[in-house]
Amino acid sequence: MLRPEVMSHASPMPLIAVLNGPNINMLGLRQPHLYGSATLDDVEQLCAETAEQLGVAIDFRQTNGEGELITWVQEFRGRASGIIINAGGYTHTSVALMDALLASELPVIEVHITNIHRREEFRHVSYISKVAVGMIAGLGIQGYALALTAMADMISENDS
Ligand code: DHK
Repeated sequence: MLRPEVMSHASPMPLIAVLNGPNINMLGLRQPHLYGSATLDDVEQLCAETAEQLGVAIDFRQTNGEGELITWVQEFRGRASGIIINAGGYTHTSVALMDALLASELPVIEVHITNIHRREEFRHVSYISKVAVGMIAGLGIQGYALALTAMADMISENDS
């Protein structure tokens, strides 16, 4: 965790982008036996609380559009210190999103609510994993909090 006394004298809080792809807005309604009962608002609240404890700022977003997701990743280049992403179904299909993440030159942590390796075979391939520092899957929405903790640690190590 970043120490408050360090934060108050030094640069502003690091910004972490938390990006969500298609159908993540359907959390709470969608296949609750797999994805649980928490909604996207609950995920955002968990991320906001976790970020506050860690002393980092977050920009939390969701879109169903591949192009919009890619545009956001491009916009965070040079502006954010890291990207946490649950790309939904684009995880398994989008070379373009993978290229955008690479071009961002930011550390990336991939999150999945479900364990994609226990599911259908087409979910076992992740283009995001090819450019991510690490991946958290199968731990429900808690994966977002764990990813934020790992990202904050990584950022403060890089800064020291
Ligand atoms: C979410 C999705 O929408 C799926 O397309 C992925 C992921 C799994 C999740 O577990 O969060 O295959």
